[in-house]
Amino acid sequence: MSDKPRIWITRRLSDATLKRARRDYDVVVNEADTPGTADEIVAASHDFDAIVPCHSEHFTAEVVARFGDRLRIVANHSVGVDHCDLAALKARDIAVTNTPDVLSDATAELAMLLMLGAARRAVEGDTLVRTGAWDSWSPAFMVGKQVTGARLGIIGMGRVGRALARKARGFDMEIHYCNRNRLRAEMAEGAIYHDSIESLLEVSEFLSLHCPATPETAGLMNADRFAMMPKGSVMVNSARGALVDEAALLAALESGHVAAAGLDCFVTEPGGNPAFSNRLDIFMLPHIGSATTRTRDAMGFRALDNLDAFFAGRTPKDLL
Ligand code: 8YV
Repeated sequence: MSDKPRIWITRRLSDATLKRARRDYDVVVNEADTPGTADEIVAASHDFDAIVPCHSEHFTAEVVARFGDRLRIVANHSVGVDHCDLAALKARDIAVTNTPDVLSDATAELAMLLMLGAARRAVEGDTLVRTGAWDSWSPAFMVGKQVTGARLGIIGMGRVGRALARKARGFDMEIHYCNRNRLRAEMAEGAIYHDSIESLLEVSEFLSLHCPATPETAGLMNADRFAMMPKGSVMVNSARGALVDEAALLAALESGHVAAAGLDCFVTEPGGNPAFSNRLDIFMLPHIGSATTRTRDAMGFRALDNLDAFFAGRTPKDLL
């Protein structure tokens, strides 16, 4: 029997990650690559020293209450940890880590794509060409909203929010932000601070969400808040679906108050919202913010770095 720690990897991580994991640990990978069920997670807590999950595995208080005694660390392959009941895991003395930093650029670049795609009517245009329905052209045809030089409001000026601000500066956007704390000048890089979401919304011709999903941020973008945005604004969400009241977003689009939306995440995942499917003013992607080869490797390596530190008796860099 191997004396290496036994690790359950719940999804098919990048080849480089799995190669390194197999070199250093006694690894079982869920080759079926299906989301780990509550029963599978509970069973793993009896049989493994560590689990490396994605956001698709839910460590709720009910699941953790059924845990065995072997599991010592949950080394997430994600920056978001809303799928983990941190208090319940802590109460069982199970360490929890995440993978910040390494996915900021990939996620911010996707937020930029959402913004551009929504503003320039990418779904509508692509559909016209693709279906052979493009039968005329006029200067008045498919006129969209210009991103360059517009005001961008960012809710949550953490790593991803700041990475988006850097990219948006390349489009000469005027950056405004709302964050729990005002950033130091060298971190804000000229971005204008708002001490309330309401004040930020009033100026946000474009709005991008970058805060974690918590009980406090659930439904943060609701009917009242959409109404506070300038008419014709564009909202994008590459953070978590729970931040947006999807019925309120639909109503704001239907009324024309919000011109377009770009969404990489939804209240229901996988699947999304069927009520969005026939709306050409919503540019949608299936939660792929961090899905680049480079970032997937970096996320996997960061999760393994955390495991290495933990099993060497050191404090993992990303211990929550
Ligand atoms: C990941 C994410 O793809 O890291 C996160 O929080 O939402 C995504 O970018 C996913 O969580 C991987 O587990």
